[in-house]
Amino acid sequence: MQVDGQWQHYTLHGLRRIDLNEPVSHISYYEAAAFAAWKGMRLPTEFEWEAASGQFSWGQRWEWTESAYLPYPGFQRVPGPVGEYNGKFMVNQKVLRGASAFTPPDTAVILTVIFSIHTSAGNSPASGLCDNLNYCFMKTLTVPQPPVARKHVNNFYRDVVNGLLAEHKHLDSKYFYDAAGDALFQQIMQAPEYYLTGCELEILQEQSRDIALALCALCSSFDVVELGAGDASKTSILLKEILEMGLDYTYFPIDISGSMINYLERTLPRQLPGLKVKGLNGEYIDMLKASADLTPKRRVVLFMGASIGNVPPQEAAAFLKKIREQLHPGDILITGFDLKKHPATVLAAYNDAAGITREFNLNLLRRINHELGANFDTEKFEHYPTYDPGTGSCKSYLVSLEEQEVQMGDALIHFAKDEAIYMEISQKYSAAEIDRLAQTSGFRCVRQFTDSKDWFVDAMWQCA
Ligand code: AVJ
Repeated sequence: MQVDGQWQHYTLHGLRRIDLNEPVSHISYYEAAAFAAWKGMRLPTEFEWEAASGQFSWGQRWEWTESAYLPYPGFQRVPGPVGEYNGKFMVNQKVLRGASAFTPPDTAVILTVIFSIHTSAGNSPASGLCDNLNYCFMKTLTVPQPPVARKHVNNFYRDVVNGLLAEHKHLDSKYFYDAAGDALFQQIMQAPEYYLTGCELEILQEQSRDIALALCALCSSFDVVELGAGDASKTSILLKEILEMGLDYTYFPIDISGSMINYLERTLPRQLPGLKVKGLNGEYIDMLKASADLTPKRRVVLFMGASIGNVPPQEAAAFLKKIREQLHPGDILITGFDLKKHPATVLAAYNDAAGITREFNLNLLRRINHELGANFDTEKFEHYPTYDPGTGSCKSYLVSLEEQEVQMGDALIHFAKDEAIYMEISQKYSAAEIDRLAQTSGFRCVRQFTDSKDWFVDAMWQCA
């Protein structure tokens, strides 16, 4: 219904504004199929759903497939009542797959529920789920949840609850990057105020040859590993330069996103003929360890884009030591650092006029709504970026505009008016601080590659 010109819908929490970024939910099979058709698409088959399920935000809702409820190849009915119950595959039923936000993440998860799609002659095809429930036959099978998904929901829920129940509320910026977050970050990188991407791009465009020559001077043969490769659009400039120097090497991009890794393995060898690509899908340290078993050569590890900025400065040395532990003497690390500069320039980069960074922060609340069943109203929070030129710490907060309560599973989170959630740190460094960081974490400084404005550094270090 419309209230004050805004579309609202009735939920378990009463009337709520419809969030246009949320997936369509609470619909029958017919409505789901019609919606997909309206979008020029179709529902996935159960097989397609299963193949892609590792990339879904798991455990929030059930999803309609267009597959009939039929036994898998090789299915055998066991004798007795269990077989009689599980062995009935009825006509007129479609498969719904997924898991509920309230299914205990550690245990098995209900994976298949089957609703009768034809109930009675009088039942309109467009009837909602509640109507259908009166007639539906529902069946559940428990099978183990995919390990990646289980770990994801577990940690995400735990980290969010702990962070929001803490005295000083905080969320972990690594959770910014769901599909919507990835897209918003792409937009941030194109915002005029967000200088970081352009500066590092300039370094790679203007100095890739110098970087490649410096690498070759340090070791005659190596492979390249990249932490958080993303779409590798900037790195590919350096990869091309190293290829053109006649070096035979493998590129091991590491990324938490499996679809990104697939994309790189498919597209990079076409874009850079002769390049060998072996993607590693997982966490930095685990995959860095795995890369050691895949090559006897020295490794050049790239950690670009000022991702290090998201590590609080007092933890940066410990973080870099963990990387160092996975490397051998002579291996090389190139890290991107955003430099200290005029505070207004820094602050503007995290407070763009178009409001993309604001959306980027609010998107994490939306993600928590979708994936953990919370009811944040993003209109009641304000994006508040700060920069302290003394410490070089650029921190973003979301400030609660009023006293409010947010429900998340069993947890009720109270916000006082003006209470803030600490969302992200993007630490800025001086050239001298970068050199000192190298030494305290077990590296020798080789060289700093700086852009023409002196705003950004790609620092080359060698394992001592
Ligand atoms: C991806 C960590 C380099 O901190 O500048 C951009 C993320 N946050 N705008 C940064 C980010 C808000 C970005 N890094």
